[in-house]
Amino acid sequence: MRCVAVSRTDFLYQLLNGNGEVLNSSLFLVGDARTRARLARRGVTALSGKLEAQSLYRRAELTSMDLILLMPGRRAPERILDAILAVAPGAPVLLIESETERALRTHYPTVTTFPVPHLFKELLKPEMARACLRLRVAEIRRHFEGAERVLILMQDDPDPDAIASGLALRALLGRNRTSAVMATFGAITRPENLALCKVLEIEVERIREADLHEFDRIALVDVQPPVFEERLPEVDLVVDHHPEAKGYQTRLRDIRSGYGATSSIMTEYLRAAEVKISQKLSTALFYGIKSDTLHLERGGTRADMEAFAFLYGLANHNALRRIEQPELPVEALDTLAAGLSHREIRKGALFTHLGPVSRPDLIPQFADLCLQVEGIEWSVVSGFVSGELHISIRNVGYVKAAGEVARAAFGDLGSAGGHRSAAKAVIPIQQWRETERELEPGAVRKAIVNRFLQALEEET
Ligand SMILES: [Mn+2]
Repeated sequence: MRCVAVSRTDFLYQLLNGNGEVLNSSLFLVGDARTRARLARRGVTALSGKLEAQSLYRRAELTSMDLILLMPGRRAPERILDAILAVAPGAPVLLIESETERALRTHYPTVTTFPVPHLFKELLKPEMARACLRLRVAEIRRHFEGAERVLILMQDDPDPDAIASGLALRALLGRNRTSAVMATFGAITRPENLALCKVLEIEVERIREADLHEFDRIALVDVQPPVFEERLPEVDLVVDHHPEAKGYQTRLRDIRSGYGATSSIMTEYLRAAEVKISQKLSTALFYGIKSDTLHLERGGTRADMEAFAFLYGLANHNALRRIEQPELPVEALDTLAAGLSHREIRKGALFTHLGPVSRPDLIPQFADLCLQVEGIEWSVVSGFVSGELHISIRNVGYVKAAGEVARAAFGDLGSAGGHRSAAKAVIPIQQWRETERELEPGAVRKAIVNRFLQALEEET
């Protein structure tokens, strides 16, 4: 399709210049001979004439197969449009207008209006934001320059968003694992988070308050100083997306509480500074956004979506699968097999009691699995883990909220609650024994079935 660009000046040429493919298939119609000559000297095909006259468009052999790009300038576009459409009836016209509110649509059904202010909003504004980010990156780099050892501190049980943000900051500062140590006062406990570190070979050290003096600079990612019980000195940088906390000192800060993940902020930094984002880093950042926003379902903003889409193409999705579905220990299969052989299905709910379980994460994992059974709307999987009875509840999402049912069924025995489609109860064995007396697997399952179904009915 030929593009015919119509404007008094060479503005449209400036706009399309650099876009070789469009430029080559374009004809420029301009208002005066001098502009035409200037364009011709640059090897551009151009004609000049009165834009309101049909003769110009006849000379251009305009047809309704051409795409017309029209920038009428300050004058009203109707007379130009009439001339164009008289020569090429029904031709598609993209009208670049300085005024946004003009009711052209009804009279000119083939004309699409693109207001000039949108050019600013869609093209220049992101560029200006990037320019500001570049300045901020320069400031951060300047501040950390020359430091021998940098501490990148995360919350006590670092999650993927924190770990990925730490890695990203290290890359932004151009440092390695010895010159920028990623650390926590606590330890990583969740199996997916351990899998993230194992699969991507990320080291997170454990430090104590007394170790802080060994570092020349301290940066916090995905957390702010008041969260810690440990006393921190004045820190150097805080990048976080949690609500802004008060009462701490930091040299530099970037708190964006509207964001779904700190990984999104860090992705913006890396992109603005044109840092090469390795596959390992992009996989971590992608997973950081994904897990903090529950696949962009919770608290994700446009910025999160943009970072997510950008990282999608760079991330290693095979590694992600290995992270998100941690390996099952072989003996867990026996536990599952025994539990499944004594399953009970009542009113669309599948109940399985696993007895003693080696890892707490196996229970929710099996609850997810049981929900896939045909005709099942609820799955309730329980097991004993280190002196507690854990109960994981899942549902298909269009039934009653799982959190409510969990509270009603088990709230009197221990902690119980959750979301719309996933909930959990944790009951000390002592408490269970006092109320329900029985610990024998069949009896435990029966008690859970009764409590659950009663809660489900009450809530209706
Ligand atoms: Mn986070």
